[in-house]
Amino acid sequence: MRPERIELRLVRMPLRRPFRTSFGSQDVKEAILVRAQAGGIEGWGECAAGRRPLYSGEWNAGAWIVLRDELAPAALRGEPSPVKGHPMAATALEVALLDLRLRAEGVSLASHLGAVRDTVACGASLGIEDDPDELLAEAALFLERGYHRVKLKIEPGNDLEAVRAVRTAFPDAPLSVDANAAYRPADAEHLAELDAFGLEYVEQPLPADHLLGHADLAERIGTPICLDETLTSAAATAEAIRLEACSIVNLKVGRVGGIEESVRIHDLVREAGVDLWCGGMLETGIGRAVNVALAAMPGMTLPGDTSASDRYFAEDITEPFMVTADGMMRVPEGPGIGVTPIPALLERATVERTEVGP
Ligand code: NPQ
Ligand code: MG
Repeated sequence: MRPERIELRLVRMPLRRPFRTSFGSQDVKEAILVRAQAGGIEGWGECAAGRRPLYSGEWNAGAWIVLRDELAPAALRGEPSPVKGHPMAATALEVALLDLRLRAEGVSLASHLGAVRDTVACGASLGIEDDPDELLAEAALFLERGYHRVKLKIEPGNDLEAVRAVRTAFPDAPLSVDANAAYRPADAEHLAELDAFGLEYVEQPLPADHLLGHADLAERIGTPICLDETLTSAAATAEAIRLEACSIVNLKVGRVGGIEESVRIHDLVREAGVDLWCGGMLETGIGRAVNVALAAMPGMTLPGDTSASDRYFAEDITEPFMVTADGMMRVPEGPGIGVTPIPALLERATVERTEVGP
């Protein structure tokens, strides 16, 4: 479906608490939203990039230009994307166009994806804390709320003691850790000390391009390895599985360049019998809706990073996503992604806006 108009918006939302990972601390979430219109219908998509290129090489100022000057004009002309790379920017546009089409057809994204559940199990991702009591309090909060897994961000110097404290306080809780690529192959012996804590997995211990490094590490530690940043496509995922560089896959639609690539990854991971879950990038309700639909697919075997909107934001720009007492979240049932920005909340969050010309 060829769009008649495309609008870009940059939104900025304060985080309830600073979120610290091995690549930095964020106290505000900034995202580009794409709005595509045709025949009186509109579709929305969200770019997962952050303010700075810290998680991956994409960042909002760059994504804005590639959307404005390349991706959106090509879509308005009815042409395929001419662009290499920029998967998060491309995903924002792809989702907006798909949302538009599915709304016109009256089909939900979840049913388009072949989703098999109407609720999904939620997990929480906890940032690095200087005060160990803060980390324990955060872990307690989410476990009490029924979240099905708690993931602790780690980095060299903020790892074993933090994990030990949480494991001691919650001997049976499903726990994992995420290093966001902060370790090196020489840290294998150190990472093997995580084996004592019965973690579900260690996520992305080494830099993204260390495919063989992860395969070697997997032979040297007992904790299963889950890959995130490394898995940029279906091809990369198939190679990681074949090399046994990971035994668990984190799927993020923006990291892999869209819904179509996500479905390919879902299908090949499921076929391989490897565990799969849906990651998150602190999305607004627009991106969160996509994650929840993906998390409802049959190959998703572990709880995702799909937390309630209020885990990150005092106020979302859509109706907030809530988690029930048993740690579950409803999959939107309406057409397309099933949510739209609430105009007053969208206006309040918008810091920049542009209408793209063909
Ligand atoms: C991960 N997400 O799994 C990412 C990392 C992450 C929920 O842990 C702004 C934009 C802030 C993107 C913080 C979670 C971010 C971000 C963390 C991504 O590795
Ligand atoms: Mg991660």
